[in-house]
Amino acid sequence: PRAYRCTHSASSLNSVTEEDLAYFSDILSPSSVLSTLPPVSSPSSDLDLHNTDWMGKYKGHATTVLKPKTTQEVSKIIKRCYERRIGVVPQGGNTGLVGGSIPRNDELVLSLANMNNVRSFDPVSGILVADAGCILQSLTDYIAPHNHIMPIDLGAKGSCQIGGNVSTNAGGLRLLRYGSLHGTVLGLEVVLPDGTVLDQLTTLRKDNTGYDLKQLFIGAEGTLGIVTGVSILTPPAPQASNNVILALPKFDNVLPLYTTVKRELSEILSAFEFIDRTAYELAVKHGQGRALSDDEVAGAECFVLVETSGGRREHDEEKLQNLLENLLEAEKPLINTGVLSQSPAQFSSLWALREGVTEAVSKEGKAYKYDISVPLSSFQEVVDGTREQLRSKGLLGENAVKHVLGYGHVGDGNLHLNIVAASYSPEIQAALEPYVYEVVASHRGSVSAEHGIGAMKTNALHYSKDPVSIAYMKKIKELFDPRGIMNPGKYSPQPIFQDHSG
Ligand code: FAD
Ligand code: 2HG
Ligand code: ZN
Repeated sequence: PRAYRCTHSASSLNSVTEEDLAYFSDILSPSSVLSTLPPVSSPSSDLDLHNTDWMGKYKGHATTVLKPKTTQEVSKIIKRCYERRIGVVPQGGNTGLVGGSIPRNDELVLSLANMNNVRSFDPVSGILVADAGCILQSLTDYIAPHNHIMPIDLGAKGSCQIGGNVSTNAGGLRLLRYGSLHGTVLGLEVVLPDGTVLDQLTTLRKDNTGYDLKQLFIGAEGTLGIVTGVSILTPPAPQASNNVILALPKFDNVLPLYTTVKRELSEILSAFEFIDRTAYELAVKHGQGRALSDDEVAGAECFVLVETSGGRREHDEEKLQNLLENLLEAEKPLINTGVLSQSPAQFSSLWALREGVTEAVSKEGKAYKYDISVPLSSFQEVVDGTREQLRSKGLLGENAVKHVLGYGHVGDGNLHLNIVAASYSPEIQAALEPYVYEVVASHRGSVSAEHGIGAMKTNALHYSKDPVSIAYMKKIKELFDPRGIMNPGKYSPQPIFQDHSG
């Protein structure tokens, strides 16, 4: 875990005191308060889960975690924090991959875990209104009997919360089909940094009455307020879904394959996901999905998972079969082979090969993650270039960097470049940054396609955003949060903390 030391204006923020704790304990039930301060005095191990991120890369020093059950409770807590200038870190499922949900010092952690009720669901319109702390999978399960699905899906669905998804503007595996949360979120309820409740929890599809304020909170990573309620449009469940893994002899075939697949599958194409050979092997090694046979993987440099979702099973299957036949019988085939799922279990198992890479990587070692938007044609070059960079610094090997891999959302132009190391080290960090960010900037890409800025990329924003944009972002932050209490040291275009991890 990395250590941070406050160097500047966070010094104007106050720590939680015993008096604050007494105040919070008065408005919350005892089970909603976790603190190492007296008189609560929980063991610090009870707070560890909230002070450590999913990757074990970032470590905070919160003394107090509050788990309110209602918006009113959140509002009272935040009002107190505003008056007392106490830093607050909103925390959802704590599955974020950029350290955004972990305090940089001893800020108060406000966990949404106890705000987990569905407020309403309209099976006709498909509009769901839920507390921000509802776990994504539980919302999926809630609406399934009504033949609706969530417009977002991701590997962390069993733990991440809808409020966290909104706050990171998570992309995930369904973006190609259903678009981003900027389109599907219809309304939000937000507790602003002074405790005021902003009620924009509308269920209207259309509302052009002035600035669309809710958009500011989608992807704000808890720096502008606490999202407490979400209204979201859920699509009808497809009548038929199918998937196939295609093994490609070389990366260069991915682009023409994508063009062909889009043309042939047209309206039923719902995902086009990429994993390179290293990602595939790690997924298999760590039990994510079922391995393909030796014949099927022979000579494959990378794989693509194609999913279809449509309204008529026979029609969709026929289209997918035709696609496969055409691909295999082409004069110069773009693929070596294709493995089509034949049952719901196989469908899940093929998906697991792609969806499980993050989990596999975390079992293999410590990961440096770069979630970037670059032109599809340069995916492989970026992965290979990074490997070369590490090799040239003598950092490849079992005791340093074990693997460099690429996978991601081809349809969204989003590459996940992962570097798996035996442990986090200053040398590896220095070899990767600013190297990766400069490569991204040379393509006019984005240093964060979908995971956000968090604690990781506060210094990297300028590689993707021009000074005018950064200046306006700063003004917006100051407008909403003049005391700088909301998730301090994150996202901020002008970082107020220095990383002392080396
Ligand atoms: P947290 O991690 O708790 O918080 C994330 C950020 O949002 C923090 O800055 C936090 O302060 C803020 N926040 C959380 N809740 C609130 C709230 N209610 N109000 C205000 N701010 C809040 N991301 C993708 O985009 N696509 C993927 O495919 C994807 N796959 C993943 C797979 C795995 C296995 C894992 C571990 C992560 C993956 N992620 C992916 C990362 C992704 O950002 C998170 O999984 C998810 O969106 C975060 O939700 P959370 O509830 O865990 O939020
Ligand atoms: C995915 O697409 C997630 O699997 C996680 O966004 C990516 O772990 C990563 O780098
Ligand atoms: Zn992703």
